[in-house]
Amino acid sequence: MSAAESLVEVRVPDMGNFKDVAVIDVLVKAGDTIEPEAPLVTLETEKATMDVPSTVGGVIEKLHIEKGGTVSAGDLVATVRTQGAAAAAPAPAAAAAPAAAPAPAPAPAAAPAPAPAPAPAAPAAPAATAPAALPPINEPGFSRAYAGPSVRKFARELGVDLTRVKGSGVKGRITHDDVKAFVKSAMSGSGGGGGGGALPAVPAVDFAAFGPIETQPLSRIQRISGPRLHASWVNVPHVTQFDEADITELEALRAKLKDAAGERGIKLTPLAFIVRACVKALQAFPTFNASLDASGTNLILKKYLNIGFAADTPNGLVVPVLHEADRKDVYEVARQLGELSGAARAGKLAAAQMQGGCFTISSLGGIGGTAFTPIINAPEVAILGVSRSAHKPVYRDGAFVPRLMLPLSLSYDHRVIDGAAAARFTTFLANTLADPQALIEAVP
Ligand code: CAO
Repeated sequence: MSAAESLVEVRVPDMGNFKDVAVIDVLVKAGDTIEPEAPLVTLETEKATMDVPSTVGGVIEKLHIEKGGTVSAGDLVATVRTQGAAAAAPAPAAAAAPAAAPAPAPAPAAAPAPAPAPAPAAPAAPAATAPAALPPINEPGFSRAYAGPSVRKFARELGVDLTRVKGSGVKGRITHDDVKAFVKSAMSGSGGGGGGGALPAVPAVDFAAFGPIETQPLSRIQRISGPRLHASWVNVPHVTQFDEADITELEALRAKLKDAAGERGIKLTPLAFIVRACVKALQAFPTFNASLDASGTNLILKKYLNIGFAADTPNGLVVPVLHEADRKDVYEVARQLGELSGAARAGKLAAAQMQGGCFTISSLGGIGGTAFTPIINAPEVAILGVSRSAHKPVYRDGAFVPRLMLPLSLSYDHRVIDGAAAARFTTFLANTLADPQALIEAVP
C-alpha cells in the first residue's frame, strides 16, 4: 500500500434496534472500484429492505459479510482502500424501501391494444440513456416491485420498468444483474422489452460468402407498400377465415352475358361479381366497413362503400379503389375494374384513385392457388382473398355432383371482428355468390 493510501472500515450504520438482520444481497466483490455512497449490500427486515452504502470511494480490499448471513448495527461490512487522506465520512443512513411481498412481478400490462402506431411510447421516467425500445414505466407496479433501493435507483437511471424484470434473487428479488440483463436483451431486440415493441432482428447474412449474388433495389412501390404491410402485420391481430362458394351458376350466367358485355367494351370477369357480392355483405355486416379511431377505443362506421382491389403491376402491388361501389351495377363495376387495373399497370393511377378504400379484395384467381392469408390493408378491418376456382365433387341430395367452387380467404382484425361474425360474413358471401341473379340486378 502506498503512503497516499489508507484503509477504511465500512460498518452497518446504527439504526436503533437493529439486530440479526438478513443479508439478502451482496452487491460488490473484493477488487471492485466503488464511488462514495455506492451500495455494498442489501439487508432485509420484516418491514423494509435497505442498502448499506459505502462511506468512501476506493477499491474493496475485503468483504466481511456474506449473502444469506445476518448482521447487526456496527458490524463490519467491508474494508475499502482509498487514495489520499480520504477519511471516513460519517456513516450515512441506509437507504430503505418498503419491503414488497415477494410476489411475482405483475404480468406485463394487458392494456387494450393501441390503434396501429408506428412506435411504442417513450419511457416516462428520466431515462436519457434508455434504449428507445424500452416500454414506459408502470409507476404503481414499479413501487411494488421486489427490489432494493439501489436496484430501483439503477432501474430509474436506465428507464427500466421493474414490473417487467424477472428477479433471480432470493424469493424472486430483482438484482442489479437482472436489470442489466433486461436492458441488454431489450437493446439486442431479443425480446427483453417484454412486449413493449422491441422486435427481434433477422440476422444479417453475408450471402456472397456462399456463392455469386446480384443486388437489386426494391421498386419505389415496394419501398412504400412494404412498411405499410409490415405496420399492419405487427399492429393488427389477424385471423383468416376460409370458405368456399359454389359459383357454378354464377359462371354459367357470366358465360351467357360475357360476349354482349364484350361488345360494349366491358370485360365481365369473376371479380366484378365478387365486388357486387362484397357490397351486399358489407351492407349486411357494417362492422366490416369500419376502422378503429386513433385511440383504438372507438369504431368508425363508414356510410360510404369504396372497395379497393390489389392489382399486380410491373412495378409492384398497388390497390386502386373503386369508389361508391354500392351505386354501380356489375357492368359498371367491371368497366371500372378494367380501367383502374389498366391505369395501375401503366403506372398512371392518380393519388385519389388509391384513396378512401373501406375494404379490399385480393384476387389471385386468374393466376392459381387454393388459399392464402392476405394482410389487412389497415386501418381497414378486413380483406378478402380469392383463389382459383376448381371443379370439386360436392355431396348433394345423396350423391356427389361436380360443382365449381371458389376459395375465399377472409383476414380480419380480431380487435374489431370476432370469429363468429367472420364466419357469418363468409357464409353470407358464399350464399350470395351461389345465387347470382341478385348480383346482376340494376342498382338504384
Ligand atoms: N378462378 C378461376 N379463374 C379466374 C378467377 C378465379 N377466381 N378469377 C379470374 N379468373 C380468370 C378470368 O376469368 C380470366 O379468364 P378469361 O380471360 O378466360 O376470362 C383470367 O382468370 C384473368 O382474369 P383477369 O386477371 O383479367 O381479371 P381479374 O378480374 O380476375 O383480375 C386483377 C384483375 C387486377 C385483380 C388481376 O389482374 C390482378 O392483378 N391480380 C393479382 C392481384 C394480386 O397481386 N394480389 C395479391 C396481393 S398480395 O401480394
